Amino acid sequence: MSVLASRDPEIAGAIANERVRQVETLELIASENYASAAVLEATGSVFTNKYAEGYPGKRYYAGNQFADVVETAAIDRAKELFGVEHANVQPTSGAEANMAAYFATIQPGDTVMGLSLDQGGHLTHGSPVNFSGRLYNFVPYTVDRETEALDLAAIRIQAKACQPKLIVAGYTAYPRAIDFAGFAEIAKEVGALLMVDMSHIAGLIAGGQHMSPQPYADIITTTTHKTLRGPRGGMILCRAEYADAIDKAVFPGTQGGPHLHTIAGKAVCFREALQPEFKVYAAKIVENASALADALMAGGLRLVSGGTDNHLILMDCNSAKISGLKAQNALQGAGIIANKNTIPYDTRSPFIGSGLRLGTPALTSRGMGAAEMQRVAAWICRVMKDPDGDGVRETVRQEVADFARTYPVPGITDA
Ligand code: DSN
Repeated sequence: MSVLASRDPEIAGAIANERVRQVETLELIASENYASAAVLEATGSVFTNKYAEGYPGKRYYAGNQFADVVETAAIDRAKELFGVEHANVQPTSGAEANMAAYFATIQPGDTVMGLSLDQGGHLTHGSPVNFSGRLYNFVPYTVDRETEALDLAAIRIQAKACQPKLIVAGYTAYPRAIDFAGFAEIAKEVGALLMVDMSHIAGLIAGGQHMSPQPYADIITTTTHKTLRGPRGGMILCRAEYADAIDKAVFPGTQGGPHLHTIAGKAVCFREALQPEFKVYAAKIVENASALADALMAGGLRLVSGGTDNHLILMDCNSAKISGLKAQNALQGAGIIANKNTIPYDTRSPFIGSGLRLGTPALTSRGMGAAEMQRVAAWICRVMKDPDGDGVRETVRQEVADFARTYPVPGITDA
């Protein structure tokens, strides 16, 4: 029996149940993934005990000689991985990375452009209920109503009219490639800075499967746990000219003590992403998303923008005559985990939504390929077409569990 199981059976039990859940279900939430055993070990290490306010070589507490080793390695590896001049690995999440990036570059009240949340943006890209929308004058841009893709010509016109200080590119539910070079041209024309939030596609960029924002963006923010497959956390990358402002905006501007245990996990993750196998992994994520998209469309389901260029798919559940919420719940009952989402120009509320967001990073981490995506699509189509059928959900749930158990989850050996 583990120490935790003997001292706190309630929490140990929940962790054990979560392990089984992760093994027996198909994880299609586009922002989730499985960290490796090495990342989990580093993240669960004794660095959770350490305070290390400041930066390597300049801390406000004693005893940081090994913390400095960890943070310096994380910084160096991040710089190498993304080819950037400066990296701050302390943000505890993507939201905090974005907050610090704004603090470093703009003033309260300044005008900023970001994709509207209900079209695939993010809370921190100007939602009125978030600090970003409350502190700054966000002017939302949208996707084109017909193509459901970004229209840089329209965004240019809007930028010329509103004269933003900052333009934010990078999204949570956008299935198409992003033209960072085009965004940089617009930013330059209107005298704005370009911030890229690459959280969703960081692993694809590291693996050479998406245009890198590195030569185009002034500031790049990201999480480390999505396609990048690291621990739950954030990071900011930038040119040397912004390094000081970014570091001050993270600490002491918006955060206190860094989470050194997570930074250790980030360092391990960056090393993993620098290996040649990671390029193969990133390519497989995209191939799998494309295979899944084709199979879903062949099954009669409509996908926003007609397909995908990256790791995610946004399904229009109206094509199955149900809401996103209903699809999410029915699929969950069948052991297929995805999340409801609004689609562009949605008529339903965000809590119900007309869309379902699906992503392939986690299934690809289990070693699945295009053939497996056909089976996954067939199960999704079966449930989407009969979301109220208890028998269908139960049969699919059993088939899914048997199938899923044959694909090991990285980092889980005992479930
Ligand atoms: N919650 C993340 C996602 O699912 O995309 C964004 O923060």
